[in-house]
Amino acid sequence: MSVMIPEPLSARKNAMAPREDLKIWIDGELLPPSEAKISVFDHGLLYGDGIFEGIRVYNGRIFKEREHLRRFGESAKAIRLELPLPLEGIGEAMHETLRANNITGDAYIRLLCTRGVGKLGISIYKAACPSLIVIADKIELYPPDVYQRGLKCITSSSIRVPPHALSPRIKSLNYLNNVLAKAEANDAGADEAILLNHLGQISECTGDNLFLVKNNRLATPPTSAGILDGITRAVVMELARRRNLPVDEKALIQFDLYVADEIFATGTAAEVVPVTSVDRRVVGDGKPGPITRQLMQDFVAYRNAEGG
Ligand code: PXG
Repeated sequence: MSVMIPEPLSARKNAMAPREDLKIWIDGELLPPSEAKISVFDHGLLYGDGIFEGIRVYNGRIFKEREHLRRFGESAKAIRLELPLPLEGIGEAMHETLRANNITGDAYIRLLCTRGVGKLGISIYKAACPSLIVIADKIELYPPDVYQRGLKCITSSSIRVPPHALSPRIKSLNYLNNVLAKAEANDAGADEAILLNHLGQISECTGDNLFLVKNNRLATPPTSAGILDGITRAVVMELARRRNLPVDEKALIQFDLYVADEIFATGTAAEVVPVTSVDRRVVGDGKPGPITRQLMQDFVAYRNAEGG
């Protein structure tokens, strides 16, 4: 006898279903979501053994394509995952997916590679055929009003995985730490969580890097603090240099956030987003600050003009 899934569960599942007219690139084929499936024996599912990238498309152009492909290649190398295609071929798969979905405007690409179908057991040798997947869809990380009012953040009780354990520079399919930190923030009525590292220093948010402004200088934790080497972070550092704003990559603690003039977060999905409260301390005057607003504008101009 089969076990029936109770009605509310299946209804909820339907409500979350992706658009059926999407075309997903999976191992060389373009398939609708109902057919684009991976096996329950995929080690990506069984062990979180795999990697991903989140990439923006602006005006039909893939933003920072080379940088995302390079990071994808480095994540693969770090976890000894043999990508099924060279990086140029993966780039071509992303372009093919955009064409198949008639995307000429803005979109979001989720690129992932799983260890693939294998026998049960923790071993890279038990899965011989990695699966490569490209999804081109939309993403909204925060509600639009957050860009005017700023994010309300809390520091999380989840500690960032130390860089000498699984390096947070690997964009792996193990995001539970971040998922739980984000849930903790939302449950506390906040928008986002800030994770401390194993030394009690600021690392980053659950899907964004963090910057503060103090006396017209920017500061952001170094990669050694256990952060993802963010591509948006690098763009914002470049935009700050163009405005002659010094940027210090240095260890920061909660106190630095509490007394900052401004704080903002950067990421592919979030772009540049102001932070106006941390652990119930109001940042500056409680409104997005002038340097944050300037860099938000500069970022929009940059991604529109330079695209990639
Ligand atoms: N830190 C972490 C932990 C991330 O996952 C960033 C910083 C920002 O990096 P980039 O290179 O994007 O500037 C990320 C990126 C999602 C999603 O689905 C998450 C990210 C990117 C795109 C989508 O929530 N995280």
